[in-house]
Amino acid sequence: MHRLVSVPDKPMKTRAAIVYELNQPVVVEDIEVDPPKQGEVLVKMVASGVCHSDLSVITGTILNPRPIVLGHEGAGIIAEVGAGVTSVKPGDPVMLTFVTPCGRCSYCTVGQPNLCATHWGAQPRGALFDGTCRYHKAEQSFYQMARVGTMSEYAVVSENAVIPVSQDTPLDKAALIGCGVTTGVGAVMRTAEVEAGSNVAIIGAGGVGLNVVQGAVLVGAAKIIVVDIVPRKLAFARQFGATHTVDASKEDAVEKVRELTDQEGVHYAFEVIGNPRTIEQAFHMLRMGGTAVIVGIAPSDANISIPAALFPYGERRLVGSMYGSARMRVDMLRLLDLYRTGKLKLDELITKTYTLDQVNEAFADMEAGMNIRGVILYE
Ligand code: PAD
Ligand code: ZN
Repeated sequence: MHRLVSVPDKPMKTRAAIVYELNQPVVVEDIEVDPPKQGEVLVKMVASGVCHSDLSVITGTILNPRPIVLGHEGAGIIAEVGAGVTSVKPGDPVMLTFVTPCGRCSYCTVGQPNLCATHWGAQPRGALFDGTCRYHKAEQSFYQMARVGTMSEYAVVSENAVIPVSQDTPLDKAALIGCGVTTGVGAVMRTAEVEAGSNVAIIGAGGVGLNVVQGAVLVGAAKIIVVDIVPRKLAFARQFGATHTVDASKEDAVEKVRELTDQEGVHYAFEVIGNPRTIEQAFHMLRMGGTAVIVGIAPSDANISIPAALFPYGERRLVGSMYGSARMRVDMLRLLDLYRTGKLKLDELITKTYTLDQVNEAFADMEAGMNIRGVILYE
């Protein structure tokens, strides 16, 4: 049983990881969090994964208003609910989604809640849907990454951003479903709809890329060729089901993938780094009729260059994938079931755990290529 938490009906203290300035160490400090308003819930965080997108908010590759509480991959326990909340109650364990679907827009209605027009359209990005923030310190307000901000002991989020799970769910593992697992597996199953027997290439074997590998295993892909520049990552990839690995620091990734597929190329190539050059590589790895899927998020001013004629000649396709094209409320629970039945690895994704105060160490380890996922655990 998860502990039921009772909290006062006034602002309370929370320790949070904050980005004030780009490319500076993350500041971990005590701030205040307001009680949840109408349609909102207060979550006591249990775990927050450390994703490259968090690092991209620090570097400005992903632009957000500041100061902002980091974190978008988490799980916790409902501590308090605001007026009108009916789907959860205090004590309920939940996973958080990094897109809060409204359930009513033209995207949500046709089964694309990952593209929810309300979530992506509401300004400012990082505030809750009434346009205000729940975090404060003196006169200063703080935004929250992806409208969740999981790198805080407590977070106020919309009711629609939490997905209740059963009481026996290990929340440190479930946290990873909040971003990396759903994004990676979904890119294979939902965005690309990879057929059994296809050959796939995956460039970037990080926390998201290894979940693309898991997705490829789940759908019965034949060759699963993983490209990275860190030998440790390639070893992880083999552990997760890669049939072939390519060290792109030593050999030409495109040539090697062609060689491994009888010079034909793969049916599907996934770019999971966010680098324009590796996005181009993914495209050049395709066989005729193949699809390249861009998962990695490049800086908004970065461009790619691909010979235009290669699209009609050979019917190659290049598509983007946001949150693994997930229908979060269905897919995230299915992924938990796949874990429970031994078909999806979650334990193995967690290389190292940190306290919130060690968050800068977690980012340094990410940049050094040490971890699949680093995970922040709260008390
Ligand atoms: P990560 O840092 O854990 O992994 C990145 C991997 O890429 C590492 O293993 C690197 O060694 C490897 N790498 C770097 N450069 C090269 C290169 N030139 N050639 C081959 N390999 C290389 O990151 P992550 O897995 O947490 O995130 C990956 C990307 O996915 C990142 O851009 C992030 O912002 C994005 C993302 N997108 C979504 C989405 O919905 N589209 C969701 C979550 C994350
Ligand atoms: Zn993420």
